[in-house]
Amino acid sequence: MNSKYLKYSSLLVALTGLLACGSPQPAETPTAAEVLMDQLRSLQGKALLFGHQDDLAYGIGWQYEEGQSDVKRTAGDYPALFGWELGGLELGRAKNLDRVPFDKMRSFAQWVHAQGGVNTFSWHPYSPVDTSKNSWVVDERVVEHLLPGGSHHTHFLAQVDQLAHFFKSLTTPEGGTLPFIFRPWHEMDGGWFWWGATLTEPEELQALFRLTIDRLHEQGVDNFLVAYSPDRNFSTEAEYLSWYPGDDYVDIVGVDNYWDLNQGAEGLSAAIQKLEIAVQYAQKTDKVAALTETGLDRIEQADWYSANLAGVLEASELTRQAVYVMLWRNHDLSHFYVPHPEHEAADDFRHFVGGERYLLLSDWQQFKNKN
Ligand code: BMA
Repeated sequence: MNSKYLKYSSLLVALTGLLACGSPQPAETPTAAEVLMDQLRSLQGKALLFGHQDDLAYGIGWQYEEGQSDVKRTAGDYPALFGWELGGLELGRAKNLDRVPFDKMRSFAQWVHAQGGVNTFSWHPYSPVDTSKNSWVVDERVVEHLLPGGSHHTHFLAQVDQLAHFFKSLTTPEGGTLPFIFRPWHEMDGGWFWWGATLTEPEELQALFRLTIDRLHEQGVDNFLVAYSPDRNFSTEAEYLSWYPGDDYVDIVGVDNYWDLNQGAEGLSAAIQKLEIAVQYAQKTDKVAALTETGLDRIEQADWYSANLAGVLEASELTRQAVYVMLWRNHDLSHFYVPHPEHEAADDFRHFVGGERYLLLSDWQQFKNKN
């Protein structure tokens, strides 16, 4: 949407000029994705959205209970940003790889939109070359076969079309589709995915990224923002951008970072530097930056939220420009990132999300009314 957004901005400038000359013309209505981008921009330096993966689908000790949310159970309100995962959709499955039915995911996303919340989608596809292998099977080169001229190019495009079909079904009562963030091919600088650094050249990943976005656009999906999210394997801007598909393809420059936030003081300062690199790049290119995934699995540190997470997000004028932070999913007591109400980190979590700069759903509704 980025290039379009620029077009919209320049159009406004042109129209303002025309209006000043006395020939009134109605301004083109911005798309919902453009509105979302403006809303995200308005957060910079002021506040950030608190996000949680699969928040409405299940949590610790519950599944698919209407109105339920672990963030709400512990802190009294829903998150402002909701992450959803598409892996398995490309195979035509009814449920994703974490057993979330896509029909339910659609309803959740529609509910989120109706409440003024933000939806973001990740995608951990099975290997299009061998669909018995999930994203974490790193034993053969895949990406080169998906690009134009590759043996599985057509097959891959048909898979992206399945995503397009789902995205187009995210309708609103007004007759459009809801805006969302799409964050494909994340953590490509790590070695744990088939599209990652072990098996893929940066140019191949960039081509795959562009191909994916272009195909969605060709299929009529254009009401979305794109997030670029490497993991922590960079220490300069040039390294951060090694996998970058280009400014025309990206709206949100992100970092997924679990490791550095959990390696003592040295790790925290590394996490701060990396977030600052993303923020500086966002400032240069008129994008927004975010900590697109983070957490400490099972949160075995009672002050993790205020010490580690706030320690990074509040570290400097630059880190304070980040517009959202998303925690990963609460599968069960063996794998969770948001504390349940009785957890030893629950008080600290409440304190953290209760902070003025951290927006849950109703805080975000109020923020938009005021800004
Ligand atoms: C990982 C874990 C897995 C899950 C995958 C995709 O980080 O949470 O259990 O299947 O993400 O959501």
